[in-house]
Amino acid sequence: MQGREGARVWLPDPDQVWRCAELTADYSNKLVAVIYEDGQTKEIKVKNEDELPPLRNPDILIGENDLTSLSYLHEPAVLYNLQVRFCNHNAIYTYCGIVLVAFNPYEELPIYGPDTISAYRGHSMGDLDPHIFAVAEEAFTQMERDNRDQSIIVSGESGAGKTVSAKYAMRYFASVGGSDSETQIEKKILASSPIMEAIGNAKTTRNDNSSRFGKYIELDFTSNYDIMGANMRTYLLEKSRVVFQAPEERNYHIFYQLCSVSDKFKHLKLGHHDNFHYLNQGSSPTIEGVDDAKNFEETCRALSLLGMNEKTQGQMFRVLAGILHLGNVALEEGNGDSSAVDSQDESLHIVAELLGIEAEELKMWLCHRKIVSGREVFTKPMTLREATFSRDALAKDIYAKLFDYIVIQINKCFAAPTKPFRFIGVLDIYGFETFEINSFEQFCINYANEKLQQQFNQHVFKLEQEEYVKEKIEWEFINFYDNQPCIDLIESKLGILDLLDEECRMPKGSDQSWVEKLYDKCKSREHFSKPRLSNTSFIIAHFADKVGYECAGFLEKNRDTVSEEQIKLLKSSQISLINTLFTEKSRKPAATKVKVMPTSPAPSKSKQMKQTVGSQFRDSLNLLTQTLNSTTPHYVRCIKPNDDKMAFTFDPTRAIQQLRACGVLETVRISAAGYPSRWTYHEFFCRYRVLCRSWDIKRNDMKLTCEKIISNMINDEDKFKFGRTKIFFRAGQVAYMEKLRADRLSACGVMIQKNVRMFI
Ligand code: AOV
Ligand code: MG
Repeated sequence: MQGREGARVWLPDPDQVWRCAELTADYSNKLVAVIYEDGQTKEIKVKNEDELPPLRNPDILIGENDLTSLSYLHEPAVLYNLQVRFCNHNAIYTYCGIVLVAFNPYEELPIYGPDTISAYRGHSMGDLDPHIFAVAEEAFTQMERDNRDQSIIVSGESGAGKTVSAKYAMRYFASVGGSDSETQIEKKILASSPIMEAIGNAKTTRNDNSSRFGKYIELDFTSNYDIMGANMRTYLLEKSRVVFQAPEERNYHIFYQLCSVSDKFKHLKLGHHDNFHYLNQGSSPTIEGVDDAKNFEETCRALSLLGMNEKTQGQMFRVLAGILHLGNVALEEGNGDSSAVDSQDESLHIVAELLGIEAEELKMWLCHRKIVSGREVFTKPMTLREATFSRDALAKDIYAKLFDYIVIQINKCFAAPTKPFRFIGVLDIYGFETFEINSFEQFCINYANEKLQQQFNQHVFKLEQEEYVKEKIEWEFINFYDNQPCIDLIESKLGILDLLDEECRMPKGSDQSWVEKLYDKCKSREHFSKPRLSNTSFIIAHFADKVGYECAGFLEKNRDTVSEEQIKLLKSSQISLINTLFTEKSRKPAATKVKVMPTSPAPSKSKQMKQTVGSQFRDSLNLLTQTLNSTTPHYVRCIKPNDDKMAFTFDPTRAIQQLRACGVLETVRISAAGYPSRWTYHEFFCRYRVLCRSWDIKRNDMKLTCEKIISNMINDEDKFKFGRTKIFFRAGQVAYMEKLRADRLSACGVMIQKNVRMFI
């Protein structure tokens, strides 16, 4: 261990994760002394050279804007580099090979204006500081260049900044893909955000504006690459929030927005939000810095812009108010095993009036249900518990139908008049989350994130490595974390979802017997475990963290049944919107609106065959994966720097946990070791023929020709490799060649199409 004195190293630390230190002297063979920056000293045991602590990068590299260009590529180097950029330079974006790492600054930054958009237009990823606009530009350029659909996949845990990033990406496309046509489709696309946030976002303990649904928006382009339309698919809205909120949380924003302007809508009889059971359970009705009344105006403006006129809006607000009053109907214990509602109950009458139905009938079907036994049909009273459940199920169902209806209206307004030429999709879903108590919703959300993580793994790791093998390029295999076993645990035969569906089909099935079957059937699966101190919960080791799920409510939420009599009653409503909501056509969830063939048979009409929520979700996620796989993906990894929503505050333990979980660290390793850019010989020749002399061209040997071109342009032989059918380049080389090409072309007086595009 000679010659290590003075080496600058990283040592693990329980608070800071890694701490800077310097080796002072080599004591004996087994001990090394270190000195921390604050002067503290310590001895560490080191058996051999390999056990020396990780070395620090030279200062000149600190703050690099691509993690893969660091000289020492290990965890402390990556973490420190991000920290320096974030804390010292307020730089929230950093590349990690093909991935954009985005820290949530929790502060408005002046880096999203039209000037910044024009600055990024026409530049490739390496030219300017890392930015969400650079990723968007890259997607746009690749759509033009490769004539392929693209997607931007934004992921990260709850509150990390996915929705904000997705909005900026869309803003970018709206600016650069703008046509001057009258329809102003770009404005409409941007206007969908406030609407979707009003009806699909809510305050949770993790995020004041948490998306409680997933969305994939495809922006459709003409062959001139002008935006011509759009199409939005949504994924599984968290319905339970409509009737229940955990402490510190809120229901969907739209309800509070509506209550804040209750003076304007006297007939809805709303008043203060605290009056409503469906709004006051979280005891946290306001959000710092948010003005619900002001946002309501924005929601209305956006609704109007997207073709929902005042009359329709009025009916929507009626439905929303109806849901709130429904939650206030006082269900009481009746005689025996029954429930009752007082005929004079004020809320009952308001609901009936707002929803255009008979109060007496509503009263009847809130407390009874129809039972079919053989040929006989009779009514049976529901217990108070059943009645409450069934009322809540109805409230959730109405809300979900209204949500789907609004999505359909938006899509109608977006729809491209003719078949689009290409699309760029932007995916923004709910992030991985774990709460004190996790239920079916968290299970689905985390399952979705697991699928996305797999899509990422497959793209970045598997394909990458397979390609090197296929191309017979020398390459050291890197072990990466494969989450297929965890996905199998959830979605394969006899996995969690299968067992849940099976239990739902049993007349006597219960949450408890289901969880016991899980213990029995899944115990040998590596990602599954049973907590020692509970018989009602199970643990899944997700890629991001271990999560314990409480089984209570899984069956009911998966079955998602609503009383048929209550539905029938609403079908008879005098209000046209409610009629529309409850006709079969609008019942289809938006996620099934797809361009690819569904993988599962269409749900049959019979009641027994009604697809469960879990299996519908599984199908829609598989469709999403198919769609993503048919596009060129671009990844944005959002990182939440601290749990207190503090501006520019970096909590290294939280950051490292997310960097580990989302594959950024593996990406660093793999990108650094590999060759991220690749072209077939033919493609390369077509693009860069201007860079070669005519006598270099051997028409029947493209490979030889390309080798000639490259040897004229790049001196360092490590920067490229020649594979069987493709050329591989280290990061940054393509940008360099593009520049040479552009210089050559402009020297020849040829206008490059990209440079003559008109921007708005
Ligand atoms: P999420 O979409 O990732 O969470 P958001 O995009 O809603 O998270 O971000 C949460 C909050 O962080 C926002 O409301 C902003 O206040 C702040 N924020 C995020 N990104 C930026 C930025 N680039 N500049 C300024 N502030 C930002 V969830 O939807 O909960 O998973 O389901
Ligand atoms: Mg979000």
